[in-house]
Amino acid sequence: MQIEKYKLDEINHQSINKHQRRFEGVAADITNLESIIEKLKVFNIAIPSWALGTGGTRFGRFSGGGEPRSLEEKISDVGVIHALNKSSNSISLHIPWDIPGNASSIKALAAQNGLHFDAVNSNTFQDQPGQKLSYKFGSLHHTDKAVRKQAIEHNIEVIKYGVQLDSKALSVWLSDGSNFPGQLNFRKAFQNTLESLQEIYEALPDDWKVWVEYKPYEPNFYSTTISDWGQSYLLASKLGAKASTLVDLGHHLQGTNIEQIVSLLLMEGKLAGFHFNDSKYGDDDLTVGSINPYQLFLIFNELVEGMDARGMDHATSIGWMIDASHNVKDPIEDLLQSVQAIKIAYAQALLVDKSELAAAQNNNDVALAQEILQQAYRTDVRPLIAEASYRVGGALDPVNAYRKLNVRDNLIKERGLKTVATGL
Ligand SMILES: [Mn+2]
Repeated sequence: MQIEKYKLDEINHQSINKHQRRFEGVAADITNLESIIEKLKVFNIAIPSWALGTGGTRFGRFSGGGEPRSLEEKISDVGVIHALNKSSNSISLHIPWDIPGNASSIKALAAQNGLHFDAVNSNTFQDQPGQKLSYKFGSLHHTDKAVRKQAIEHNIEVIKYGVQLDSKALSVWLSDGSNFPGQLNFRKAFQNTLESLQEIYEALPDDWKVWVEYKPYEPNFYSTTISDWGQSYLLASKLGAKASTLVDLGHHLQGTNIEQIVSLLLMEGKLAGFHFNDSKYGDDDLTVGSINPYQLFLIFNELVEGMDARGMDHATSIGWMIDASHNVKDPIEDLLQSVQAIKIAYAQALLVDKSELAAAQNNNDVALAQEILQQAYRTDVRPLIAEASYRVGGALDPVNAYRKLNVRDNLIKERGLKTVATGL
């Protein structure tokens, strides 16, 4: 479904006066206003192909209506998101859930929607129909060389699909681990993983990267072979310059200081990118910013400070992606909310007075340091997000526009009430 620009203009027109009053109110106190707006205009977050259908849990799945039935329809849904927020200009494919049958027509369709392809994701955490060997006891770390070989070949195949689509990175998440003490030799599991990743690394084109994701537990509940950033960093360091660590916000134990991890990975040039989501207890994959927006702000504060310290382009030097799943919401609304939450945290981080903060830190003025951060965090930056979106032809309020345009009803009419998208 295409968003018709004149209809979006009409919806924006209904709230433009209110927007302008709010924008002028907040803008008056911001010295680097235009620079912030410019940064917000070009900031984009990739949408994963598996997040466009309703997610399930191991207890069940309740499909929504009008879910995309094919990769083409998924691209169309990301096109809707991007037309509304102008901040979701890429899609991250999961192989084999979304194999591009005809790469050139898929690329053309994406381009028609103003989209390109972000990192491609491999899958060795479940067995596919007709697969020769099972991943029941892991993939790249498996005790059996034949299983490792099969998993390596899958990853190389995923790179080939990615090359056809002009992706530039392979994202690897392994569920490999053990459920009971004694099941695994940790050193051998790590060595096998490293050697398998080395073979995959050798297959990377020159301008490609491999992103190594970590996760503490689930689906294995005693050990995970790449369980934290230290283990991912160790692998990425041994692999070489094209390998780095991917941080998924939900892949930490409760209370972990993620912003500190991000700061050090950035310092070492080993932060590949992000999978954004939010969580209350574990890897809950909830809407970004729905539970702990302050943590998200603190992470962005470290990102902005760390990227500026290295002279990095905020928009393009790190992979920004949502990795969430939704049982009860309209997936498109959820993704729109997530992107807005990310942009809000980013804008707040841009407001932090870095030289004042550095001075407070040097003087051990703890109270002032906190004041500086919270002054930025407590600023309502939503009018800045709206202004940036509006200036590039997007919606002032994407969720509101999505509802007023009756997108879901139209998708149900087009695709039917009982459709199921590929994914988890
Ligand atoms: Mn992830």
